[in-house]
Order: sequence, then structure tokens, then C-alpha cells
Amino acid sequence: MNTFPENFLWGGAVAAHQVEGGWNVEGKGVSIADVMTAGGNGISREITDGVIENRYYPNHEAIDFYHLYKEDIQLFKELGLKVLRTSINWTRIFPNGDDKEPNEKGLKFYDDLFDELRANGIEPVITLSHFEIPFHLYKAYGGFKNKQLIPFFTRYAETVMTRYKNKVKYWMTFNEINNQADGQHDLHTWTNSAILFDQNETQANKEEIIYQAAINELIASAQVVKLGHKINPKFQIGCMVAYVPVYPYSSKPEDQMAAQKVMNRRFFYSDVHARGEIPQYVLKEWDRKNYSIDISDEEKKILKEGTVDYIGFSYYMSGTVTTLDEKGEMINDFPKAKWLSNPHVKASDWGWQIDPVGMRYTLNILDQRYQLPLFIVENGFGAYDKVENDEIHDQYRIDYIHAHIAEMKKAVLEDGVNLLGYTPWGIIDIVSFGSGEMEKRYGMIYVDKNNDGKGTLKRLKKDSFKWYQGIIASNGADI
Ligand code: P53
Repeated sequence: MNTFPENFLWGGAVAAHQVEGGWNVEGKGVSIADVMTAGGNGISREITDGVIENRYYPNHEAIDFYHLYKEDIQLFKELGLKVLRTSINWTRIFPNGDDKEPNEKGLKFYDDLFDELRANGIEPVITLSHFEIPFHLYKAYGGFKNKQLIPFFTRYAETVMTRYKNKVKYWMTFNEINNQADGQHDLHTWTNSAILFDQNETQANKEEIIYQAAINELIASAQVVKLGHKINPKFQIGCMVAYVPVYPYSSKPEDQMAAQKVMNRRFFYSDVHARGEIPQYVLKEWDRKNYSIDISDEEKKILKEGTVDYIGFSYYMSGTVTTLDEKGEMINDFPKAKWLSNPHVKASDWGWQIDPVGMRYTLNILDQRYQLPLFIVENGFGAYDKVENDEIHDQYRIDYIHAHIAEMKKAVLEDGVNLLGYTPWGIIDIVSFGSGEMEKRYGMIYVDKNNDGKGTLKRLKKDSFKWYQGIIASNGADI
């Protein structure tokens, strides 16, 4: 057999805050994405204390999917998508996060969106929290470091899972929950947990706080998995981790150890999601560092009872590490590993290492570690595109995706990995999360809008559109 399994879920992925716009309409509250300014290639986005007049916030309008989704869905249908992964914008439902009642207009918007998708033969795959935590939950509670966010998230999830129980089957709890793990980038701790640190916070303090926030999210996630299975036993509820396989820079045993230590930082999240227990390597680290992480026996029980049905993950690149000092001193801690660029692979204009083989490697690692179905819910190539006579010849994007699907195919057909589907990221051009740019484009559909927010929002099909259409139509036979 030269094709993917018959029910393979070919799709595309976006997130609410990166496409919808309509940031303050029909009762929507301010989310943590609404206070992030535009950065640039190599320029960080600023997080402002609330929405400040005269600052540019690219997510406020994004690509106006909120108003244009019907037309976009026609394009997705033409492309042949079987699923669309997007998120529910938490602040459309609970504008402040701690409101007494949900916002009916927000609920109605997703009813209409999911109906429109289904009417066009496209099944929604829904992330509950994709960097869209209500800003108020940061201001009044300090974000997920505070356990009060567990019931707020649970109530939000219960509300939408109940409302859409016959419209959505595939769910994910927290997008890229592990991306906050290194604690080096405040953008990641902000978007994952709505924590902003004081300037004078030490690295160790930060790390302890991030662990607490992560544990709170993992408990919230497990509770929602349990609850979801009650609401509809047919639900498939997964986690979502950013999977960047980390290789040793050399065959030096210490480099191998460094790579393993770095990977443990990420595995921690999927280990808890999938096995319902905090792994020994983390418990030992907490002991060694004298961290006191608050988790009750009751909460440990929830972790065990709310393990996920599948592992959703993003895959864009691999990384390479060595030990920090020349003597090859054994590292115990993640921040001591030193990142180097891998001489065997190329990188994108944003420095992301391009490594299709790493995709097959990843699928095998996750398959063997968890024996759960896998779902590649993000993969793609952020690049500058040029429009000539309304055409975009994005062969570089086709090359990237082709190479990754080819490796994915080997993992499924030769290695026997159980893979549910593949939803390339930013199927339509969107606001970049990391840089806030429009011109870091992932789409197979072009959107006429630039980094300053100017443009007609007109949609155009890129060369990759036609190419991917063929791949889906042949169920991967043409790879
Ligand atoms: P942008 C880092 C590594 C892997 C995935 O990212 C990442 C990041 C964050 O920079 O994020 C995911 O837009 C995320 C999406 C995001 C996408 O990757 O920075 O889930 O929201 O847009 C691509 O190029």
C-alpha cells in the first residue's frame, strides 16, 4: 500500500487569536494576545499593561477571519481539507475569565463557525487554550501560578464542551504547554501561563514559579479530560506539546547526556499528560533545588484519572546542544546546556533548523514512549513570499512540506506509527506568534496584509495550494 490509512485526517491549522481579529466585538474581553505589540524578525514583541492607545497590536484585526470565515471555508473546501484545527478564544466566552455567566454572542459565533465547517465537510479540531487567557486573570490573579485559575479554566472548558458536544469530537487542552519550560523568554511564560515576572526575579525563582504554573495547568487539563469524557464518551481529548528533538552536538557521551537532560524538560509535560504521574527526574530536581511545589493528594489523583487520548504535537525544527564548559563537566540542569547550530542542516530566514528526518525520528520516539495515537497538529515553513501578477511561486514551501510528509509517510508505512492526521500550520497567512509579523508567512493561501497592518485582506492561492490539494486527493500516494 502506498497511501496513508483511509481515515487519515488531512487538514490545516490556525489559532483564534492569530486569525480572527474582532478583538473587542460582541462582548469579547481583552486577552493576553491583545496586549502584544508587533515585533519583527529578531525583534521581540512588547507586552503592554492593557491596551494602550496609538500602539499597534497586530492581533486586533489579524486577517479578520471573524467576518470572512465563510469565504475562507470555501477555499479550505476546495483545498480538500478534512479537518481544520483552530482554537476557541476564551475571552469571547468568558470575557474576564471569572464572569458569572458565559457570553451568549461568543458561544453563538462558534456555533455558526462549526456549523459552517461541518456543512462543508470539514471537521473542527479544537484547542481550548492557545495563548488566549483573559488579561483580567493575569491582572487580578497573576495567571496560572495561582490555583484559582484551575476552576476558571475548567468552567470555561465545561461550558464549551457541553455546548459543542455534537459538533466537535477532537479536542486539545493547552497549546504547546511545554514552551515555557526554559524560562528564558518572558514571551513564552506570558503566552502559556499569563505570568509576567518582575525584573528582579532570579532565574531560580522564575523556574519554581513556572513549575507551579505548569502543574496547575496539568491538573486543569486532567480535570477537563475527565469531564469531557463524561460529557461525551466519544470525545478524543489530547495534549499539545512543541516537539523540538534535541541532538547531541558530538558523539561525546557528555553531549548525549546534555541532550537527554534538555529533552526531559519537555518530556515532563507529555509524561504527566500521558501517564498521570510526575516523573522521578523532576521530583529529584525539585528536591535538589528546594522547590516546594504545591500539589495535593487529591490533585495527584486527578492527574492519574485524566490522562489524554492522544498526543498532539507541533514539529518545525530540531536543536543541537553541547555541555557548557570545555572540560565536559556533566550537566544537571537545563540552562547549562549550550545550543549550537547543527552543521548538517539548513535554517529558515528566522533561524529555524530545517530537519525533515527529525520528524520521522520524533514520531518514533513518541510512539515508543507512550503507545498512544499521535497527531501532528502543526508543521510548516515561515517564509517571505513575493506576489507577481497575483501569483505566489512558493516552491520553497512545497519543498519543506513535501520533505516532511515523505518522512511522516515512512514513519506510518515502514515503522508502523499510529498517526491520526496532519494539519500544517498557518494554512492561510496569519499573524506570527513569535514576531507579530504578517510577513512571516506559512499559508498556502496568501492574505494581502503587511507588517504595518496595511492591505486589502484579499486572499490568493499560492502554488502550494494546488500542490497540497493533489496530495490530499491522492491520500499521499503522490509523495
Ligand atoms: P511563529 C517556537 C517553537 C515551536 C513552535 O511560530 C512555536 C514556537 C513559538 O515561537 O510556536 C507555535 O508564529 C505556536 C503557533 C505559532 C507557530 O508555532 O513564531 O503554536 O501559535 O504561530 C509558529 O513563526
